[in-house]
Amino acid sequence: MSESGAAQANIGVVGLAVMGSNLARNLASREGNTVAVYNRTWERTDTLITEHPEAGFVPSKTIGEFAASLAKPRTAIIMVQAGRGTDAVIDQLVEAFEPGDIIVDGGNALFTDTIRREKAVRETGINFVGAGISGGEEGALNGPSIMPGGSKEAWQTLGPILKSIAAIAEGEPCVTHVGTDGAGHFVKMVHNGIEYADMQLIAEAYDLIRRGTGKSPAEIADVFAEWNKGELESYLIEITAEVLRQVDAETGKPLVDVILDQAGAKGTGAWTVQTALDLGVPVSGIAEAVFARSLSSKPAQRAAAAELPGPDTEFTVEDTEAFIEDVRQALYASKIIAYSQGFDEIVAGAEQYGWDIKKGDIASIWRGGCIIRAQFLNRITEAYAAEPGLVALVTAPYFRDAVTTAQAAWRRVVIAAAEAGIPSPAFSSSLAYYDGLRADRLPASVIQGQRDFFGAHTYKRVDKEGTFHTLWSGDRTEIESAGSSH
Ligand code: NBP
Repeated sequence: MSESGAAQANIGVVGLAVMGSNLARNLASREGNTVAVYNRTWERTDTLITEHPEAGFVPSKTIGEFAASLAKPRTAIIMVQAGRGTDAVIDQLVEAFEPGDIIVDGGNALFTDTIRREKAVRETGINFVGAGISGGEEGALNGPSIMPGGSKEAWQTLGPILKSIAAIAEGEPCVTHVGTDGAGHFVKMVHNGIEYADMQLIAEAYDLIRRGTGKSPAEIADVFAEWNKGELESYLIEITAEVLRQVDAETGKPLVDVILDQAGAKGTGAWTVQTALDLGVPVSGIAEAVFARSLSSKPAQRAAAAELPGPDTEFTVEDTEAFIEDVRQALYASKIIAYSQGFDEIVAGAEQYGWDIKKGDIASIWRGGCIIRAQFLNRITEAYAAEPGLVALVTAPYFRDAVTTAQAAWRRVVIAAAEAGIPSPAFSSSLAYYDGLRADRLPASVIQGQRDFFGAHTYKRVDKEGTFHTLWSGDRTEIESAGSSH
């Protein structure tokens, strides 16, 4: 326990479960840091300091002692369960801290909670920073990607500390000041949404190759390992190869065949989609990925539907190599769409909440430490550097070329999946989104007609200004009804 009045630590961590312990160890391993630690239940603190004496932690049994062990201005990172646990710890810290101190929430908070908390804490004169931290427990220990929001003043103190513990990608730390209040947690939420889409796309690629070519999981692992040398190079492709190679020690079967096919979720994908719905941003690839997990986790419905008819013919692929290359191209094109949609959501969120988010910097800090780390994020940074006001990522020259190259294969794969009765919701919806986006004219005009017919919602015309309503069941005369609703 810290001696009363001895403010020895320059940074503190509250919450010492897996993420907090690893983050505290990461902080302690950097030169110049002395780390204060506190957990509601003493046992966790005891385990951490006993197992890691080399870290030189300054432990406390109460929040008061913890505050006293920190040099001023005090900086503490909260790593507790999101929601009520976070609110409880913030309340305690606000009691124990003073104006000018900094409270950082490193948990997976909903960004609207962060906006609320930041406002309330700011009123006490204490700085509040909501920081998205990605990379799981391994990232927390060795270098995560960090997405902090909050004030510029807080960033001045916190920035150097976060830079020292973040992952390094091509010589740069994977952390940047994202924007004020909830901006960091918003961007972390979208990161997780993109992660859902990326994972679903990879899973669909695996399924198509397995069912189309009969290759074993280990053989598909080799395919993915090969893909990981090219434009698809990413952490998720790399670990999927490992997952597919794994053999179950008990049965000798590929582990992927023994794992129950019902995907879990902790909710950040759903948050991404709910927020996108509120903002009116079509993140269809992410939404399909979230729904695909929901569908997988409905055993009763799946069992009831198992006897429903599928295609009559067997799914056979004549040229295995060519089919695998088609799937690779479809995966790359769909992935571009998922990221494009995610960045659209970031743009819309920034506009709605008044955040000045640098899209290129976000792609940059996702290159290391986080789950969606990938080579191709460099291309996103370059696209926004060349054109900061880019309206859709997929229209940037590099990505336009990529989808131009991939689109024939992408269409073949979606057709093959539909004919074979293999669900490919993320591949298919990404292609539908792409075709919708590039369409000269959409059937939305029919919808406007329907809306005006049953609800007199009015419509605009292509050939003149104004708002119009048609007397549909009468003489079909168009009348101008600017602003009024009949
Ligand atoms: P958990 O999310 O499992 O939370 C456990 C911690 O919360 C323990 O320290 C526990 O204290 C503390 N806690 C709870 Br529960 N209620 C509390 C309360 N009312 N007052 C004080 N402390 C309370 O830990 P985690 O998996 O290490 O994750 C920490 C945060 O990081 C979460 O927000 C999580 O979403 C986020 N995150 C996790 C990952 C990951 O890969 N796990 C990745 C990125 C972000 P106790 O020991 O006394 O019960």
